[in-house]
Amino acid sequence: MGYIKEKFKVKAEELGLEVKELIKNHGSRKIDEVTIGQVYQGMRGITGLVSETSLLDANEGIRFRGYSIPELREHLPKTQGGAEPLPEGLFYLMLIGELPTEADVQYLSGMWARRSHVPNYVFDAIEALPISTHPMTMFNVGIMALQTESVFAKAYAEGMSKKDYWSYMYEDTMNLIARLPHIAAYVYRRKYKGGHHIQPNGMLDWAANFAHMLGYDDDGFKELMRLYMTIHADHEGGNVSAHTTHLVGSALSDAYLAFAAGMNGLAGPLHGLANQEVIKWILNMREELGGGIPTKAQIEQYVRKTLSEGKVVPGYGHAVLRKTDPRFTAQMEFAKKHLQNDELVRIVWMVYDTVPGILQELGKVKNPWPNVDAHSGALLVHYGFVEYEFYTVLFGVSRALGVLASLCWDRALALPIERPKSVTTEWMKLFVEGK
Ligand code: CMX
Repeated sequence: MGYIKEKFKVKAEELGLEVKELIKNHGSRKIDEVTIGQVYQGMRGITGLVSETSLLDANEGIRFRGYSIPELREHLPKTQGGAEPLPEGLFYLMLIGELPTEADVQYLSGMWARRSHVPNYVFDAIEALPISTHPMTMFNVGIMALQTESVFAKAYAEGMSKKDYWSYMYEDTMNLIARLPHIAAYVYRRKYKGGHHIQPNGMLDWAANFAHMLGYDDDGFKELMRLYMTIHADHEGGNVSAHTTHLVGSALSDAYLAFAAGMNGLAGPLHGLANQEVIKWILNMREELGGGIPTKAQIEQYVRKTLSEGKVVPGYGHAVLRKTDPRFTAQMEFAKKHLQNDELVRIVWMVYDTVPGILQELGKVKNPWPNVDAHSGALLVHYGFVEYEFYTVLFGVSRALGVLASLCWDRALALPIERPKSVTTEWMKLFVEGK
């Protein structure tokens, strides 16, 4: 057994005992109450899940095992000469609960490179789809085709002990994370680059190799990918992609099945697809206004037009956050350092100056501030990555790190099948009448 797996086993046994004690001694204590409004309105604010990898504070934003995004950018290992964290390090932190050393990160880079082979039938499955298919659909078809490789499903079919679930889930997780960049890059090159594919370079770190297979060997783009893959990885357990992966995994569906389910949720425009919507919205605005950098008044007018058409302003608002998303700020800092004078970036910043005030005026938007999706597109376009329909796939490759680390914990802690109670409106009416 590799030393990271051994370490995870020890950590999981320790926490497993603590959780048992917690349930035994405090299992009947209330931590929340549920209102009728919450039941109808997306279960917002109900504490009903455990997710070890990260915790969201409404004002401060996400913390991964206690570390904020600025702290991660400072403390996680970097590549030689680089300034952005290596996502391998974030995965280690989420899985083990401790900051990794450089050696830990190198170990993961090497392990993922060794496990990255994707069988040809996966590419054949993608090839069977029309070229017009959305990249997220192609990506998910690839993941589903790869499910044949699940060691968890195979061991379960052969009859495995409950005690071993975590071990097979761990193996599936490592294999899947190792292979996702190749599948994603295949989709990109097939759809946008005439099917001219680029072979992986096993000497590169996970994010840099992904950039390379996509066809972007610029050092700046590789740094962007390291940052991008780090900040999109996890956002505690209740968001659609994390919650779906956890829910489907709770039926003992393997990592491939559970992750594909989560990706179908990420493909929704109110969740991950918002990043493509943002850049589309900005490009449309620029085109409508005749090109160049619009004035603040023009942006204001365009925002009001969007709202008057009954649409949301993409990239703004959040179900839990109530301040500017630190993932937005991290990207803004990257842009200030590397691409100050980029026209689209400057528009993104002007939109940031304009939108919150207008959304606040509406009186109903709980969070008028930008989320992670408001900035990412402009950074990608700067490096020539203009195919915005693909952006959610990048988000998905990163999200694998968080939701799959969580899935390992779910099986290690032997969490049961998830099955909350639902009621009918008829039941609600009788409840309200006191019957
Ligand atoms: N533009 C216009 N109206 C908005 C808005 C926005 N950016 N954000 C919220 N509102 C509206 C809602 O549509 C809702 O209107 P109705 O009452 O008429 O239905 C009202 O304000 C209250 O919504 P809320 O409680 O503030 O927000 P929710 O928790 O219901 O939804 C979210 C959160 C993210 C879906 C919403 O803010 C939104 O649609 N934003 C734009 C899409 C987006 O950027 N999504 C990405 C989120 C990050 C991610 O998951 O990747």
